[in-house]
Amino acid sequence: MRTRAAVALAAGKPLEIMEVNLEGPKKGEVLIEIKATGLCHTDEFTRSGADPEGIFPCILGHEGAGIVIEVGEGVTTLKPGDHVIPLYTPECRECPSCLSQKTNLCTSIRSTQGQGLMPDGTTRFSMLDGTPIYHYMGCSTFANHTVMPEIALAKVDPAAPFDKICYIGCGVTTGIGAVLNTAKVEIGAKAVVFGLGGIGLNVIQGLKMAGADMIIGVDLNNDKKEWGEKFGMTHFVNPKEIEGSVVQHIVDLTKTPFDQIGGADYSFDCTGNVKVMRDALECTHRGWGVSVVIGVAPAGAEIQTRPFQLVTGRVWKGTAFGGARGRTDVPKIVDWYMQGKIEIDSMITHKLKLEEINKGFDLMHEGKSIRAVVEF
Ligand code: NAD
Ligand code: AHE
Ligand code: ZN
Repeated sequence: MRTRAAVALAAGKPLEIMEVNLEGPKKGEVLIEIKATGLCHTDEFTRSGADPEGIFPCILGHEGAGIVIEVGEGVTTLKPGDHVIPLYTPECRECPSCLSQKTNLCTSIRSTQGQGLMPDGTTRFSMLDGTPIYHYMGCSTFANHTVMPEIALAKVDPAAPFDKICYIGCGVTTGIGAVLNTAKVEIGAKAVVFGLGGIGLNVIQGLKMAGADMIIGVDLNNDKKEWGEKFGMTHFVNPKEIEGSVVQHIVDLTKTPFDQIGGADYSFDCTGNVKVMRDALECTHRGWGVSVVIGVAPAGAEIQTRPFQLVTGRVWKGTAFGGARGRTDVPKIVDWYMQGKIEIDSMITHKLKLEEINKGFDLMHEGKSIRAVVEF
């Protein structure tokens, strides 16, 4: 069949809207009509050329929602008409990682996914002249139709609106999951969130759910203060507007008459900046502070700290997709949204047509959007 897509022809170039060929689903695969997709900073990271795994031409996008159109041979858990959210972290429930129950990082198709290929080593997308187009994060939601493995699709409530729940395909689940699954924040905790964008605000939302007492938001953009407060942030810090280091500032903020050491119980990097990651670790409490890296850093970037920071009990960890097991957890998060337990609507600040997708990246750079969503 033919479908319409925003194609990344080369690193650093705007996406180009075009008709592309899409082959039907093979064994274990499913054809999806994408109804809506969010623009996550990770799409921009890869478009810009900063992703060591970036491979072009490709169809980006990994934060979508849509409807099953056709299933390939052997598919048993989905049928045409089902509403689904694509999963860049699949859940096969059979590989050593899934069976370990220690990680959500299913490894069954990770190597082909990283090469922009379907599990059989081929692409389903091509240009009209036959040139193959690579898949992205196993999803390619910047296309009106896509083909995905059955194990990378979460079946969700058909009453849920596509233009909102697409955000659960990455940002919402990553932010809330980082708090609940990865950090396992407890009631009364003091936490710091660096970067109050589409991920950071969901971390704040997760911290509120977990019952954190002190939620400090850090951003260079003062417009993010109001956004953070809307979701439960108690203190805002703009590193450009304080005297001294942000680390010392946060340590001082978290001191009490009883605890003059100071430091946050938990911190989260939602910027992808390795210097910020260091600050996020070093502002946590001696002896028990946990810092979670969410941000994705450019090729070649490395994190640094004095080992003494870890010797003295701070823990540095990371999270992908908020530690969520997609087929199990994503339908539940959609239900939370439908029950009003979590907020999504206000964070969808812009709705765009596919033709306007590059404007979505401009809005992201200008700090004007939380999430721009393309509706097909
Ligand atoms: P975003 O562009 O919406 O938000 C980033 C925010 O960080 C902005 O508000 C910006 O002003 C702020 N910021 C930038 N530099 C800063 C600095 N030095 N100090 C303080 N604040 C700063 O991006 P997003 O969609 O929220 O994504 C955030 C990061 O998370 C990206 O690196 C993205 O690739 C990554 N991400 C990771 C996962 C995962 O599974 N680990 C999932 C989704 C996104
Ligand atoms: N390709 C990059 C890594 C990108 C990355 O870390 N991706 C996250 C999801 S970001 C979603 O917005 C992830 O899930 N990582 C685990 C994985 O297996 O990719 C690089 O640096 O090579
Ligand atoms: Zn993402």
